[in-house]
This record gives sequence, C-alpha cells and structure tokens, in this order.
Amino acid sequence: MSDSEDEPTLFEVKESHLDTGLRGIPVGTCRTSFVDTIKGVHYVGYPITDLAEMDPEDIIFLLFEKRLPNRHESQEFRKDLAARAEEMPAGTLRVLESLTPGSGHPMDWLALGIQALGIADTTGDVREDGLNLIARMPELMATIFLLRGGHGLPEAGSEPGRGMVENFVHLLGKSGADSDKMIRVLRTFLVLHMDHGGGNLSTFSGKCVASGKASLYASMSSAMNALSGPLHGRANQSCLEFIQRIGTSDPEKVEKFVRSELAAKRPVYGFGHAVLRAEDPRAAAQIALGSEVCPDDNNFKIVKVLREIAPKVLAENPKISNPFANVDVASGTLLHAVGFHKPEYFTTFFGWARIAGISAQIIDERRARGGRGVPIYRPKYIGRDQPVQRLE
Ligand code: NMX
Ligand code: MLT
Repeated sequence: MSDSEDEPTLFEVKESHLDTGLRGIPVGTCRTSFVDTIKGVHYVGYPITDLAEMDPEDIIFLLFEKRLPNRHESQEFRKDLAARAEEMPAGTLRVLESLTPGSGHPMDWLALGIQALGIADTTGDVREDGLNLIARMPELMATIFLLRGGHGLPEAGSEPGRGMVENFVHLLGKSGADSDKMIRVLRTFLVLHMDHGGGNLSTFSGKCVASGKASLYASMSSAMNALSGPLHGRANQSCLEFIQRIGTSDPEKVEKFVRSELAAKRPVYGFGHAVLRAEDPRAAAQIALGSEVCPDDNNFKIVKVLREIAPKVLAENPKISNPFANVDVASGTLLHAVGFHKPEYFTTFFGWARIAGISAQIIDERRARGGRGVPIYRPKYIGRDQPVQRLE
C-alpha cells in the first residue's frame, strides 16, 4: 500500500497509544452504524432512540440493506426469515443435549450452539449464513434456555411466522399477560443492542476472524466469546447482580456501596464507556421503558438512584473518562422484572441482538474492494524487552 502526500492524516499514532486496546485509532469504515460520543449510536444515520419501538425484523433489514423497508418489503423479509427457520439440525440438538444441565455459562452454550449450527448449515455465502443464523436464533436461544435449565427440548412447536421474539417466548412455553410484557421488553432490547459501530470488542473480534475468510458461523462464535467478558456484554449480568447486592434505594447507602466497590478495586457495572462521553441513550431508553413496565420494581428503584449517584462518585476520579450510565445499567433489571430471573442468561440476549449487526458488517467487509473483501486483519505489535539472542 503506498502513502499519498495529499491524503489527510486521520490520526497520529504516538508511543502513548501503544497498549491502550487500539483506543481511538481508526482502522476502517462502517456502513451500518456510527457512535457519536455524546448522542450515542446511530443505525444507518438514524439516532437509536428513533428506532427503539420498531420491529426488530425491520431493523435487521435496515442494517443489511442500509434503508428501512416499506410495508411490502417488511412482510416479505419476515416471510423470508420464517422460511429459513426450518427445523433445527439434529446434529446441533445432539451437541447441546450432550451438555450437562446447569453447567457452564449460557454464553458458552451460545458460542458452541452457533458453531454446531455452522457444522450442519454453512453455505459459505456470508449473507445467506447470516440470515439463516438470524432466523434460527429464537429456537437456538429457547433450546439453550430449556436444556440448560434441565427441561428438555422445547415442547411447543416452533412458529417462526409469529415473529422472532414472539416465537422465542412461545417456545419457552409462556403465554398470556406475562408473555406480553416479556415480548415488549425483549423487542426493544434487541433493537437497542443490535449494533454499536465497528470497534466494540465483539464486532471487532468477529470481523477479525471473518477477514481470514473463516465462515460466518465460526466468526460469530468468536464474537460471542468476546462478548462474554464482564467488561463487555456480561456487564448486564454483573450489573443486576451488583444491584441485588446493593439491595436498597436509600441514596446514602447506595453511595456508600459504590464507594466501597471502588475501594475494593471492583468495577461499578453499568457505568463508563470506551467511546461515549455522556449517558448512553440506550440507557435512557431502557429506563423510560422501565418506568412503563416495572415502575415499582425494587431493582428498578435502585437503578434510578444509582443513575444519579454513581456518576458523581465516579467523576471524582479524573482517570475515569466517562462516569455516566451505559447500556447495561437497566437492561438486566428489565429482563428480571418481566420474568427472566437468572442473570447469567442476560448476555445471551445481547449476543442474539448483536448477531444482526456483526453479520451485516461482515457482509459489508466481504463486499469491499470489488468483492475481494477487506484484507486479512494484521495490525502491528512492536517488539519489547526481547533483544536478539542466539543459542550457545
Ligand atoms: N468502575 C470502576 N472503574 C472504572 C469504571 C467503572 N465503571 N470505568 C472506568 N474505570 C476505570 C478503568 O478500569 C480504568 O482503570 P485502569 O486505568 O486501572 O485500567 C480507568 O478507569 C480508565 O478507564 P476509561 O478510559 O474511562 O475506560 P475504558 O475505555 O478503559 O473502559 C469500560 C471502558 C466500559 C470497560 C469501563 O468503563 C468499565 O469497566 N465499566 C464497568 C463495566 C461495564 O459496565 N461494562 C459495560 C460496557 C458496555 N458494554 O456493554 O460493552
Ligand atoms: C457495545 O454496545 O458494544 C458497548 O457499548 C461497548 C462498545 O461500544 O465498546
């Protein structure tokens, strides 16, 4: 690659940028979304809060096609997804059934389930594979929830025509008023979590793996493993556990708790961000939804107090770049309030959502350079503390 003198300099890499997790260093372009440090994520130019109440299927169409569907396209897209959600491959089910109920983290089951689906299903065309995986996610998710919980395979037959979230809730065997709230919260959860630019850890990891021309399923399985860490996707689990440990919405006690966590060198989950420098609009959207679906929930009351107090305490430490609430501050509380009582499952919802954005970005990267794809990722690491030496 040759440098041209009239090209603008986007970023000057200094010694101090080394070993900072590539923080702020531009590495490529993204067509599905961008993150404004103050206004948060925009999907194909739309601020996330404008989209929060829309059908998840329409947002997947947006990320894939770079425009919202008209009514006819929306219906056809839903039919296409439903047609792709045919019976789960028997081999995938056997792999999941061979795991011991209750053991391992649900994110491990998800990464493994995706990899097992890939063994049965890979076509080699990343767009086809992405859409097939998206279509199968409701049944894969329900299968993981039920098998891991020791309940066997879903008894209700899959009905993909209901819609993705609706089918998942149906497969779990839920119905009536309780399932309506679950559906309401999950639909918004999926839309809010689908994409967050190209540099978040799970998306970046998935795209790295895909750049070596690995399959969509292998790339996505890697992305799910990247998402599983508590500083990234698993913060939604840790945040609810944190809130449950606080146990009170008394502001003084909440402040004391936050200070004691910091003193113990533990993260204050649900706060801080690598890129954002204001409260995440996805946090505000979920708190607004909580005021509608679970205003009297104890955890939700704690979230509201924490949202006010934690930023003030975190801001006392000048090292912390962003003391404000992030996407994970209320998501676990909402999931818990509508009936998902085991926090360890929460990150699988994040993963389910993110599959749409990561697939769309992998497809875009494969189409680059006239279909040759973005070259294999290969950043430079500078050797340190290893003078050349020879064997005696
Ligand atoms: N609680 C305690 N310490 C924090 C927090 C926080 N919420 N936020 C930042 N810090 C620390 C951070 O660990 C770092 O310490 P050190 O120099 O010892 O490594 C220092 O402040 C500077 O960090 P920043 O530059 O502000 O943030 P960075 O980009 O390194 O990390 C997060 C971003 C999101 C990993 C960090 O804010 C964090 O650990 N937050 C709590 C966990 C969380 O909620 N993660 C979810 C993020 C969203 N997601 O879903 O991915
Ligand atoms: C995300 O949605 O992936 C998180 O906010 C983390 C990030 O963008 O780095």
